[in-house]
Amino acid sequence: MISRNPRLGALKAGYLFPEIARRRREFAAAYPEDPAKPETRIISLGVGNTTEPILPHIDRGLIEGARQLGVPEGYSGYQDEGLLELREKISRVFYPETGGDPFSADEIFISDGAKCDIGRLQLLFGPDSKVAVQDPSYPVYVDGSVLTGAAGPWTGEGYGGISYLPCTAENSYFPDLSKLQENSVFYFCSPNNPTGAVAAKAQLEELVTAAKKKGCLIVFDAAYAEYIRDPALPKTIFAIPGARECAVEVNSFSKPAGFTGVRLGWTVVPKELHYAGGESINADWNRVMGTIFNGASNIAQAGGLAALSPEGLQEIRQLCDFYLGNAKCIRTALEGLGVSCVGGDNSPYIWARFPGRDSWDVFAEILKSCRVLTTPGAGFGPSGQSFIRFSAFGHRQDVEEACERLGKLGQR
Ligand code: PL4
Repeated sequence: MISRNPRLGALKAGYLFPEIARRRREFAAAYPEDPAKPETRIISLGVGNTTEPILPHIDRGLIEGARQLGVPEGYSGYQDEGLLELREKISRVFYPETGGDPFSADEIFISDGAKCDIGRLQLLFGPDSKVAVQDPSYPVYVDGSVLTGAAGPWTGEGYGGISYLPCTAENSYFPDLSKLQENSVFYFCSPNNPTGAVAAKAQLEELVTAAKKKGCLIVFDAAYAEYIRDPALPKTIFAIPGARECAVEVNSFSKPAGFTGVRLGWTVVPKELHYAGGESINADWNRVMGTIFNGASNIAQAGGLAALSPEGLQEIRQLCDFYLGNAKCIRTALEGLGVSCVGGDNSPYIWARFPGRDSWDVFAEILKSCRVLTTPGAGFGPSGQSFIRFSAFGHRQDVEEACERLGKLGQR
């Protein structure tokens, strides 16, 4: 018999989102939906999964990409590194803030999504690396570190090898960087999942300064950058001078273009980045991608190119505006009940505080009394306790109905 990788046994509980789906199924089995009673239908404001159709110009790009594969002059096979045109376009469209010094195509790696890249990036650092996360954070940073062996043993509250840097109302959801340990890989997400907070320029400057001083590498997750509406808030870590020497950035077409099922993302790995021993991180990332990844779908890349045309960018804005409209409904409804919230203005997540309550209990209460599915804050880390994350991804009618039902939670 083969033996199991012991790191799989080190993972605590199930991955958060399947666990929520399991609890939903369990609840629906106990309290079935009745098609004759629409009020019994469960509405999901839980997982951050897009719901609206891909907009026409981008959709036509996908269709044309598929059509090209069916004719000899358009057919293409493996495209390991990603279309050159797409990499150049990403550099021009998303990184104009980099002081007139755009990224070269070989610093931009096309992939099947940000989550997959985060998992693969963790292979660069190995089991002896030090890991730091914002607490709360997207679970992949921690769970992926458990799989590489970098997370250390479970201590009851968290993993011993991970520094959890609290992001709470008390520090306006920006961590105390004096607690960042030297030589750590620091996963930083802005706009943040789950808090919805967006780091200001001065905060990102502080982050880059701290990372450079302490020899840390920032893995900057910008998956929600296109939701930023305040022009003063940076959409990329590379808007900050010096970031090229201390940061990689993962990003995705999932949330701006509705590509959660299409699968297309990218990672920027500047050539300035080196390990302590002087080796190039860009060269290693190229090696990892070449070894265990075989390129993003040609069809998805055709869709990505369409998304970066002027019409596509307009559609991206339109789609994000739609979900931001949902976010506004949710936040207004919660605040109307006296629930204190952050997020939802430059991000699709609302982070709602239920002081003194266990977040899994509040999750169960909202599910039972309102038949609305949410995500309990504790699933994102110890500092998420007593919070609930509301996702703004949903059909407008469902979101409005969910907001109405939330009234059953009563005045707080
Ligand atoms: C459920 C901060 C959602 N099964 O689609 P990708 O891989 O390009 O991007 C995934 C991603 C990357 N970075 C951040 C994210 O929040 C997400 C998606 N997160 C959520 O509800 O938190 C979807 C989760 C999905 C998953 O596990 O990622």
